[in-house]
Amino acid sequence: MTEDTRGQVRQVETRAAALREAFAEGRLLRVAGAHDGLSARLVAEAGFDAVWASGLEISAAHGLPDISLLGMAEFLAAAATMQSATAVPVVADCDTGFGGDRNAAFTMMRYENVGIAAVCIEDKVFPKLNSFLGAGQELLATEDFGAKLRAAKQAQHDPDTVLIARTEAFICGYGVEEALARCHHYVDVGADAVLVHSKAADSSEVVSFTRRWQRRAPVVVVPTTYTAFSVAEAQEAGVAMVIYANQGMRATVRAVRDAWAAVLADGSTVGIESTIASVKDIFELSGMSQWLGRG
Ligand code: SPV
Ligand code: MG
Repeated sequence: MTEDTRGQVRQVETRAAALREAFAEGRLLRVAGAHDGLSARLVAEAGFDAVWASGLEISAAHGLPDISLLGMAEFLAAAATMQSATAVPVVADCDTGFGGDRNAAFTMMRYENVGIAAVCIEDKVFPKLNSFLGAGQELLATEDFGAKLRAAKQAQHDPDTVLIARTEAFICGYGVEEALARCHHYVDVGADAVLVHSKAADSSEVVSFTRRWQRRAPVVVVPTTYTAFSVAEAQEAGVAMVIYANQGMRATVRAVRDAWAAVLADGSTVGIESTIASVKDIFELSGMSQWLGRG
């Protein structure tokens, strides 16, 4: 339910519509990364506006690096699981669209079929490498990525589904002119929002972009390296969505490592019991009482 400008309450029909509406209202959305039902539920439970179905997290959860080894079916299954585990929108990291123009179209169809609110594809050459790997990052020509976006848009069924065009211009060593030219073209051919990725230690690259972009379309940022970039600064810069892409998994890895080390060192679990979630907590998070209530 939402209230419109005349104070009338109306029903928001889909998660994609809710996402679009938030963009239209200019409300900053805070989004966090996940890779399965439980991690998605923790994101929603914490109060984030949406779940980022992270390619890095999904790959790592399979014990694999984020270098296009998994295929669309595996990423889709993970995103669909996250979608059904939560009531918030899922913003799906679809890498390069898993191939060429036809693959991007197929990606849009399949992700829409499972109710994903937003599909994000990036302008790197397939197979892509994670943005934080130094060497070997290669941008697709602007027009070629534009064709991919067009193909995805043409395949889109629900007009509310959000297509996010992600530029890796800064990641690949280009400047703000390249990032702007690309994003203008991507919006010209139908992208609903742009994700401007940066691995700089501060927000200067993304802020140089937003200053010149003048809110032409919603801007999404992923402040993994420029960690001090606050919500207030993001709002000031005209950012529409901030994605904390992988901090959840990183927190999990550290906590689990510490717990297992303590168990081996102590010879029992007594020392960690007060610091770990209870079995009852896991029951609640996984919906035990609702399922038993079904009879
Ligand atoms: C991901 O979470 O897979 C992303 C964000 O694409 S990043 O790893 O920062 O490139
Ligand atoms: Mg990714």
